[in-house]
Amino acid sequence: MNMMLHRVFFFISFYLYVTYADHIHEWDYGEFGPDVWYEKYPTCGGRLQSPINILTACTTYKSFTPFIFESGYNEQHSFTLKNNGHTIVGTLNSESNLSGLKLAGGDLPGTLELVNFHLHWGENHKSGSEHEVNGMKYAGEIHFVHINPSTNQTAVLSIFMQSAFFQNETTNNTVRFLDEDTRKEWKRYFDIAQTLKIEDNTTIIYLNLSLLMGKNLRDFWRYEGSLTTPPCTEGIIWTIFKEPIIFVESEFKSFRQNIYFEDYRSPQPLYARKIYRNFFNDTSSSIPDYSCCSRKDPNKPSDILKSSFEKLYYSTYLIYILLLYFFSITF
Ligand SMILES: *[C@@H]1O[C@H](CO)[C@@H](O)[C@H](O)[C@H]1NC(C)=O
Ligand SMILES: *[C@@H]1O[C@H](CO)[C@@H](O)[C@H](O)[C@H]1NC(C)=O
Ligand SMILES: *[C@@H]1O[C@H](CO)[C@@H](O)[C@H](O)[C@H]1NC(C)=O
Ligand SMILES: *[C@@H]1O[C@H](CO)[C@@H](O)[C@H](O)[C@H]1NC(C)=O
Ligand SMILES: *[C@@H]1O[C@H](CO)[C@@H](O)[C@H](O)[C@H]1NC(C)=O
Ligand SMILES: *[C@@H]1O[C@H](CO)[C@@H](O)[C@H](O)[C@H]1NC(C)=O
Ligand SMILES: CC(=O)N[C@H]1CO[C@H](CO)[C@@H](O)[C@@H]1O
Ligand SMILES: [Zn+2]
Repeated sequence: MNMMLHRVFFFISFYLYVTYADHIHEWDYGEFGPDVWYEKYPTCGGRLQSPINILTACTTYKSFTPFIFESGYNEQHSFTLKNNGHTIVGTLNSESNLSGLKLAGGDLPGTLELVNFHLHWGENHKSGSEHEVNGMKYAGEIHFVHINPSTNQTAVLSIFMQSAFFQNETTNNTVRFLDEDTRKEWKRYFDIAQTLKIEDNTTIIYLNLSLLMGKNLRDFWRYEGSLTTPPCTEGIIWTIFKEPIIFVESEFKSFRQNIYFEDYRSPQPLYARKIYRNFFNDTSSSIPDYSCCSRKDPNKPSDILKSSFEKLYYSTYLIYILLLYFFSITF
């Protein structure tokens, strides 16, 4: 009996240890979510982090050279869609008969190539975008990740996803879609992407990037930030387009139910960074300029609190194991 109990307790402790250790290098949007990423990935606590809240009244006008989307954007390219455990990521397959997806202009350094695109979404139609505009979230955000192969400079083109409700599915009268062709291309994407319910499941789809991006790529904001997922690498050039693309609420719902409930990081402190805009007249803000001055730089008191909590947690756990061990011997 004595020996038996001893073993049972040993296995319970071992199981708990393994369960914990198993998660040590993981991150997610729940238990190991954005608030604690920096513990395993210190860069996530850096000063050039993304996303941010764009206070439009605090942006600076700058004239940018126009973007040049080379001909590949008007062709159908083959993408592998994959459930990577965090989102559905679309990676360009190499094709010998097509020109690459090359992007220049927009004051980007050199010519960049599309590497992947993926979506972020949220638990309901009022959340899901990573960037915010004057504190407002969209229902989702699309990231088109580009890289300059000779310098490894990464630049992300980001487009907001707005959710449109169909109050009456048979008449559609509550919504007028901005661009029916863009809508159809995304519908094709969602029809197949929502079937990738299991991590590592993949499928192939041909997509026209210029259709996916839509026609409203004129006005944007620009700043320097980071990847919005671990390891949160900094030095990323962000372009956030002002006009959203409109989606159907049922598409978000299908992702929430079939893929992941939510997968977005909230805005990070701006610190000393500047946000530029390429459009002269900004009529979108009612926020007074003085709110831009609050660029305080506190030495996060919550960090100290967090680490002492952590110590408390681990010591409690150790004592618990020791007690278990002690009782299992004495019984
Ligand atoms: C891709 O979409 C653009 C319009 O955005 C269109 O001009 C072009 O013909 C399309 N390409 C293909 C291969 O469908
Ligand atoms: C060439 O590109 C088209 C799409 O425009 C694709 O359907 C076809 O499979 C490609 N052929 C090869 C040999 O890669
Ligand atoms: C770019 O990244 C690749 C892969 O991480 C690396 O092998 C290469 O040396 C990098 N190139 C430059 C110029 O930093
Ligand atoms: C939707 O609109 C159609 C046509 O106006 C109407 O017949 C139907 O009752 C409506 N359905 C709902 C659920 O309101
Ligand atoms: C409603 O919208 C869908 C998607 O755009 C379209 O296919 C359908 O024909 C529309 N229905 C009506 C009655 O307008
Ligand atoms: C911007 O505003 C000025 C002054 O109100 C106006 O004259 C100009 O036409 C506007 N420019 C654009 C591009 O809307
Ligand atoms: C195991 C599993 O879910 N497989 C799915 C992977 O994706 C393809 C294409 O969408 C599905 O047909 C499979 O059922
Ligand atoms: Zn992203």
